[in-house]
Amino acid sequence: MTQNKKVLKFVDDSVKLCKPDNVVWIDGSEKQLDELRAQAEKSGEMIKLNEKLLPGCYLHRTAVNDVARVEGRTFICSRKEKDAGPTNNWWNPKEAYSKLYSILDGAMQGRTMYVIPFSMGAVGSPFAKVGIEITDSIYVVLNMHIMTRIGQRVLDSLGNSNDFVRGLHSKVKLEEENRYICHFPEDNTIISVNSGYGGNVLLGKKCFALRIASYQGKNEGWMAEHMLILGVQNPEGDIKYIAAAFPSACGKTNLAMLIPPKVYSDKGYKVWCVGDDIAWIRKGKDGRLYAINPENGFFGVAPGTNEKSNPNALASTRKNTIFTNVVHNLENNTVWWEGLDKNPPKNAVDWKGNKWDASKGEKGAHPNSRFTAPAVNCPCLSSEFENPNGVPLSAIIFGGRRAKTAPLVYQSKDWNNGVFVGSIMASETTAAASGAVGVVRHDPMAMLPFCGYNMADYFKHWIKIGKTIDEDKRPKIFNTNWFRTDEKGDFIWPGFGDNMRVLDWILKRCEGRVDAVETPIGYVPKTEDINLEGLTNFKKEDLEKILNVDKQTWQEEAKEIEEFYQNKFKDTLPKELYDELDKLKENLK
Ligand code: GTP
Ligand code: SPV
Ligand code: MN
Repeated sequence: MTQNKKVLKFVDDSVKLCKPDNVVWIDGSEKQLDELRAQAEKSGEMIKLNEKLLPGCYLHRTAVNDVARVEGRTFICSRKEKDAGPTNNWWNPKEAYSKLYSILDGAMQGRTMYVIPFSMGAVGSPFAKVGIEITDSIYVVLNMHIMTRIGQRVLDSLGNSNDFVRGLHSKVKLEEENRYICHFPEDNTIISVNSGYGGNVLLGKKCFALRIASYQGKNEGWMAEHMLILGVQNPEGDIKYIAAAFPSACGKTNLAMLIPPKVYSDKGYKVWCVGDDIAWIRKGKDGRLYAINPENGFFGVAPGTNEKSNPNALASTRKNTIFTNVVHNLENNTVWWEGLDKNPPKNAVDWKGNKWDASKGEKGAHPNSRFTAPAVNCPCLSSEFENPNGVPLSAIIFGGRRAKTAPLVYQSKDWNNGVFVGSIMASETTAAASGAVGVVRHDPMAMLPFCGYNMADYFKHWIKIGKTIDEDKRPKIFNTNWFRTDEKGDFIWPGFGDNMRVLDWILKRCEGRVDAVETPIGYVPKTEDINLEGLTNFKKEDLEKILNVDKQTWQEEAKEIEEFYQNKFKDTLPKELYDELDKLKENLK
């Protein structure tokens, strides 16, 4: 399929190491994909679902010990430890290669090796980057087909170039104690062993499009961010684009596919989805920042997705979708998950593959169960989705899951203050990564698990990018928090589609069409400027509560931030951020 000597050598070396019985190059043809689907069905790796109700859809269950990203076993293997920085696990590349090669030695005996050429970004786009993923999993091939652009056309666009990411994945024996997700940024290489779960094995996603790409972006003058991208169309037909970084399972897919409440849709407002997880951002010819979504599908959280919370996501999963670790409804051979509706199937199998009785109180779907759905299925997919030059950003939002402290929304004072706001993000952990859930941790720019190099240098890169853009062309930077709770622990803000009310304020601020209240942390809306029309059960007093910036709480937060800065980064942190922290402390006096 290619004459590219570097690609051929990478495949050759991998064959010698892993010793598969066969090698299959993925050309991207429907015929080949159909054969693989049939094989996976025959072996039980995938269950074909009801062709009438869910055409082209399959169900897959991972091993019970293999259901989320494993941050503790994810490594940045830069030559120097300081280049991985204080927030990453570092592993000396020599030792890492040696360990990984010993695990991979003969690992594909009795199996077929698949070679997947894939492109992150529309093939041929100036943003696009090519990868070759080698894997022994059909599930990975079929997911990569949905999540990226694959096949012959990618090799054609690569030509003889050496500028491609080498990804090597093997399930090996799915042993937890030998599971490693390793990145070698200086070698453009990713090696993943002993896992079969999405974020660990779909190497185009977090491993390449964030960890390797963030490193490439630093060297090449662009940014790879954990951000959704959406367009808000106003009644005049103008569309303004916003990118937003929220940590895993904190609402990116939901915001990206938002359906405006009636008060807005009646006037003609629409929201278009460009991406739900990753943004590659670079300066365009007109001096503004442009973003593309490098992916081609959605790897979304299933639980909680329903006709009310996110009808566009649900619609996206009605055909050609792979479901992972959800409930198998045997009544009609479809799928179910908690929060889909109030009628769990009577005759069903849970995510572990056991007969499941909802009335016993145990969850049927894993909290991190997912759907892999093609972007083209999404009813609100932006017409700019394939635009090779991306969309211009008016605003950038950072946000987390905070029961207290962070207000519903606030605006930073300028670019560097906005970088500070991103750097001090903290959020409660979720089921997207293995480990405790609900613990508040610092997660700068929602990139803590995804930055492929020293995070202090990453902050410097953000500041530097700001300097390259004229002030009037810089996106304005905001922070949001949909997750403030009341005394009973219930969410105060209705969220989901009603987040449109906050986006509206944000865009008005970008256009200088609305005033704000200055607080120690930044600009907060006047209560009368958040449109509450049509909201029942939500009063102006509730809004006051979640817009409130409590001085004492923020003094404690500032102390926390200082400790985080000092403990992690000491004097490696850019001075600009310490200056911003000083200003915050001063404002809080
Ligand atoms: P990843 O795919 O892991 O990156 O997650 P994500 O950031 O795309 O999160 P997603 O949109 O899938 O939402 C995760 C969880 O947050 C789901 O349980 C949602 O129901 C919930 N959620 C999303 N938006 C809101 C909101 O506005 N308010 C509340 N209360 N919950 C929300
Ligand atoms: C996330 O955890 O941020 C995800 C899912 O989007 S995964 O692909 O597992 O990283
Ligand atoms: Mn994500």
